[in-house]
Amino acid sequence: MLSLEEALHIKQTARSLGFDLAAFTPAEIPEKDKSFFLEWCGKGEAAGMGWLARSPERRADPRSFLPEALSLITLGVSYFQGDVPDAPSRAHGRVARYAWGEDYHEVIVRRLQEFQVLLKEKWGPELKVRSALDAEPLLERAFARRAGLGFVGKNTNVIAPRIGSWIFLTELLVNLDLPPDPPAAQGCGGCTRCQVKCPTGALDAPFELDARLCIAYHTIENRGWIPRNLRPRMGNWLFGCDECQEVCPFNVRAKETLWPEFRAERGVGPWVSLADVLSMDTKEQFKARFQATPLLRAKRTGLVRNACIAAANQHVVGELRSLLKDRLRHDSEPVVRGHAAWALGRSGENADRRWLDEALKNETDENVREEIRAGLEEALSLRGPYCPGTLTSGSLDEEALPRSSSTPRSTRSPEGKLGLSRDDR
Ligand code: B12
Ligand code: SF4
Ligand code: SF4
Repeated sequence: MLSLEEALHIKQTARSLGFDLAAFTPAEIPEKDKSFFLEWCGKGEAAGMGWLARSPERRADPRSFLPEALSLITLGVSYFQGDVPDAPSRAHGRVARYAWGEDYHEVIVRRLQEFQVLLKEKWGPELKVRSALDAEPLLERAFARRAGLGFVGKNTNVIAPRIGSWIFLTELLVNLDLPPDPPAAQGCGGCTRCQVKCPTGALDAPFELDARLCIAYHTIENRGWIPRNLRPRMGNWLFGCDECQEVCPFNVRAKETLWPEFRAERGVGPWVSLADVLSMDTKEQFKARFQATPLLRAKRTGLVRNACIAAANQHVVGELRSLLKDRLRHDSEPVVRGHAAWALGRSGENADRRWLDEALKNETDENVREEIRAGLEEALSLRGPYCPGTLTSGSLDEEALPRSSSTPRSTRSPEGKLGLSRDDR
């Protein structure tokens, strides 16, 4: 086993590279972590993340990754940047803190490479080392917990007792026999704040997240339809969700990140204009706007779908009506058309119901048709019956339709058309 001085040297190297936390653990985790993971997948709580369950043995065994691995250097780095600034307007979607800056994968991997070079310089060519981060099949929280980097909270995040949970985890697997650090004491006690705060009940069972209900899962990983009953509970989250961490008392002690790459000005920041997202027609536009940020993960379809939901929840459908209408009528993806229909259905405006009626006539995708019908029902329950026949042209002429219910009644022409100019839209 390495001496304590040598171990200390490694931790100092980690610090010099900007990692806030470093701790060691043997390259194995207790059986109970593995069974916890298998049970979680078995209960269906991994939702659509089939890739997670594909290699359960590998996730718990770093040696399938680096056969010579004896220890893990588990590392934590803060991405915290103080209070969330106020939204510029209600028509902005919220981005989870971890995604404000540059894509952390690329940023952290660069420092891990430097770390590996420094370790090789010290221990020579005999050293075998491999890095792991996020997408690599390792149960990072389980290893971090075992190394004493932090404890697993009821919100399932690893919480470092001194700096909280706004941290990324990453690891170096090495063929060095490192002196293990003691595990951290569980710190939640009788607190249940995260469970109470979770808008969807995804944490009803403490320490166990049901991804089928989690906003972070749906806005980041789910590329398809978001269950209708969840949508109203997703608030203004455009990408990720931080509700269960914002309330955690351990985060009062959060330490500001020292990594400039994670700062809001290096990426999209905490708020993204919903109009910007709803304007995106092509993958190329999407990539150009979100290049090198974590938001790329959602893909255009996912992010535009999320923007539709946030628009409805923020009651800004009126403001974004023409963009939502365009999504409903012209988007190439049924998922986007369907969620645009849902958003329009929730505006409570007669005009939107007419758009939905018209869209139903032209739509061929059965899932979207179902969403439109549900949107019409929703609109009916919000506003009561209306008469579609009030449109004299029989077709949906953009010039003829109202933008919002606040349109003064005096502007209505006798035939029911609304005398709005383009400037009114
Ligand atoms: C899939 C995934 C998700 C999924 C599922 C999350 C989940 N809770 O499982 C979704 C998309 C929902 C998600 C969301 C988020 N994620 Co994520 N995600 C992952 C990923 C890729 C795999 C996690 C996994 O295997 N989950 C399966 C469950 C069963 O395992 P687990 O949560 O890791 O828990 C293990 C142990 O902690 C232990 N355990 C848990 N509870 C208990 C209790 C007891 C008593 C015992 C004995 C053991 C135990 O058992 C589990 C299996 O070993 C990891 C990266 C990785 N390779 O590990 C990042 C990771 C967990 N995510 C991360 C982040 C930052 C987030 C978000 C904060 C992003 C956001 N703001 O939207 C949220 C947090 C939501 C939340 N409350 O967890 C960080 C977490 C850092 C931290 N401080 O914990 C990680 C580690 C990525 C990284 N490299 O930094 N994520
Ligand atoms: S990330 Fe949001 S939805 Fe998911 S468990 Fe935490 S509070 Fe609930
Ligand atoms: S909010 Fe309370 S219960 Fe939840 S993780 Fe933090 S300390 Fe634990």
